[in-house]
Amino acid sequence: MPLALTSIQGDIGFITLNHERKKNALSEPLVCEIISALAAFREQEIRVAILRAQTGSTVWSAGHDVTELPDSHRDPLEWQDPLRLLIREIENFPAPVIAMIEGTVWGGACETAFACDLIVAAPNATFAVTPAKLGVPYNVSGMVTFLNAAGLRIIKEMAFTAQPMTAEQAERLGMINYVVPVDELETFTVQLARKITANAPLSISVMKEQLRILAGARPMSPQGFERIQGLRRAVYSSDDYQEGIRAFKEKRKPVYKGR
Ligand code: KGJ
Repeated sequence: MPLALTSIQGDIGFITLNHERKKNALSEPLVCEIISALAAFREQEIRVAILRAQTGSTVWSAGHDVTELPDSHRDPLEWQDPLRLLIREIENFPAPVIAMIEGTVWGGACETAFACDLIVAAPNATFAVTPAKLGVPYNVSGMVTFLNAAGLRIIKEMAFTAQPMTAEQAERLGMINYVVPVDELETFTVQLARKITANAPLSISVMKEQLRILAGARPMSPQGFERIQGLRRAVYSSDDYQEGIRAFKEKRKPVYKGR
């Protein structure tokens, strides 16, 4: 069974996450299917892509497939990591991608939603930035995605507490575009997409690309980057990182020691 289903309505393409058993965790096979779907949409000149879960989902996506994260001593979010590939595909897709969210959104899935151009959520949606729950040192461009989603203090609270934020709160803080009743979610999202498809695609595409480049333009010295990478390396080589991954697999609470 496909892990991601696709369908097309006019010039709007839908990608539906379809791995309910694993709560749509972003495993390499699932990410590959999403990326293939986006590639097909490019060929078909789809003008808006909508990334969604199945109707009635309680979990939109559980985030990175934790069982695929390296146990230790390797960067868990290196350049070719499936989550990193997915984020870049969404950002580089030449038309808007709308995240249509029903259910909870965790970790790398939260970044995936924030990497989408617009977000429409049902009232039951929540958003959690979870690296600190697992002991993961998040990567630099991933932190930029979060930083572009909300004010610094809000992102710090989300990252440090790892607690889910409600859709209502996220809308109030400008992190998402709309909260709409669950039974209107699809109709509303399609109507929003149609407002986009009524406009000039080349103009939209170049604005998306400009905003991507501008939003990602963060001055950083080579030394600053190397410093961050060195600090991250110390974290993914730590006992705590191993403990976080082990505890997830053993379905227990991790015990962190700060080393
Ligand atoms: N990775 C791998 N497998 C997962 C994940 C995941 N992220 N989430 C859930 N699963 C698996 C569980 O291990 C179960 O497998 C199955 O999906 C159903 O989950 O035991 P199995 O059947 O073989 P579960 O927990 O039984 O479902 P619920 O009780 O409904 O709970 C749903 C939750 C989403 C609340 C729960 O599964 C959960 O807390 N998942 C982890 C959410 C999370 O912390 N994700 C952040 C992952 N980290 C990141 O993305 C990153 C990059 N990060 O830096 O943190």
